[in-house]
Amino acid sequence: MTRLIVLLLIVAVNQTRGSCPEYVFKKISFNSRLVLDYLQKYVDLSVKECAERCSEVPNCSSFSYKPETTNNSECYTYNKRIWSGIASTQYDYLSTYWRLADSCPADYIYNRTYNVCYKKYAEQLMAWGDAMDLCEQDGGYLFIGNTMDKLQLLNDYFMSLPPPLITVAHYIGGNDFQQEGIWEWLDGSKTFNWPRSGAEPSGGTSENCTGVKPKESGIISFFDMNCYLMRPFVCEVPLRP
Ligand SMILES: [Ca+2]
Repeated sequence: MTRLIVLLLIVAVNQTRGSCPEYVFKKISFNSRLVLDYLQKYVDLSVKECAERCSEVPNCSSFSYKPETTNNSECYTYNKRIWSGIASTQYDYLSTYWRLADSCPADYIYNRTYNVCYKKYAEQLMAWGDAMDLCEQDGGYLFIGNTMDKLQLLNDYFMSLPPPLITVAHYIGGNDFQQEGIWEWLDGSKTFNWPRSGAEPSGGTSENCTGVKPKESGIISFFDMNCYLMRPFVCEVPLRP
């Protein structure tokens, strides 16, 4: 019952370099929150102009935009990807967008069929937050398993592991940090493949991070886990369509 998340994509043209290259931004469900250490604030721009401002700065990875209400519109640019686990403050009407990568980093695996770029950290054990940080350093986030294609990819990945590792849960990017029991991915999407038995998620406030491994049937499914366990993990770098 996986549904595709509809993405609002904005294509911005880098004005400083003529008509090429174009940049693609993906709207994420990180709404009404402001991260304070922004690069620059602009007022009275359209959302497309805000994206263009971000395009003009080489290290701009995301921006937030508040449309005109009783005051002028506001545009905030960032030199990092904004995500749901980051410290932020309430800020009504603000929406956030990521700038998408053009290509897969050299040490990542590119799956052409699904246009997914990912890396297995099967031998590197980390707590969820540290794994998240490492993925961010790579320009991405912990893997988002919100479509059937990506579940298939995870399944293929586990089947490729040596037998001792197949049954070890790997961290991916699901969490219920914002509100207990409300699970979402790091891009704000909310489609989860919990086991049909209803046994998971089961850990309440002591288990707020998502792990994945095949069940006995060989079908991938998710588990809520204590975020401080040292586990292998999978990163993903989101690509432009
Ligand atoms: Ca929880």
